[in-house]
Amino acid sequence: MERTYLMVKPDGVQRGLVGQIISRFEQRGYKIVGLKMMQISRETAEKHYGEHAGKPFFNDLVNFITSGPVVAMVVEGKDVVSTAREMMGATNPLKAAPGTIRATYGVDVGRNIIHGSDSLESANREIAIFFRPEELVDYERAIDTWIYE
Ligand code: DAT
Ligand code: MG
Repeated sequence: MERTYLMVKPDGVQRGLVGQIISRFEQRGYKIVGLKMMQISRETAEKHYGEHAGKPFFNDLVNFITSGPVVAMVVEGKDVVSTAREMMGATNPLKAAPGTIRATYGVDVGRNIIHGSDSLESANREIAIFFRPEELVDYERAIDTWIYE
């Protein structure tokens, strides 16, 4: 089973959307294996968004992601990396497909509610940035036989 790194950004936390966003992944059938609220340091933000260093929006992005608490989570399940990206919608909420998280709750690209890893490689890198191994929980869910055939 794959794992991905998802994060409700400061706008999602401030707007009281944490529960609704987590619910979408739970209701889909995905399993939360790590979850915490945290204030990201500038150093961690720059590491997380390292691929965007030097781009015109990089400074605003780092300022924004460190502007308030985020809710970080690791979610596990079949094809969860790409499926979570589909559930989030396009980076620009105005271009996101109807029903996706970003289209349901967002308007501006710099206030797009949620982060999700874009590949398995990114997921592994980002999980390691935000979670210590012992913060990820291995457990069985009785309901899994009703989600997976
Ligand atoms: P995503 O978050 O969909 O993976 P990304 O990795 O390309 O998108 O960019 C990271 C974040 O940076 C994105 O969620 C919002 C911000 N961002 C991306 N492109 C931007 C742009 N052209 N102008 C302003 N902010 C941008
Ligand atoms: Mg990205």
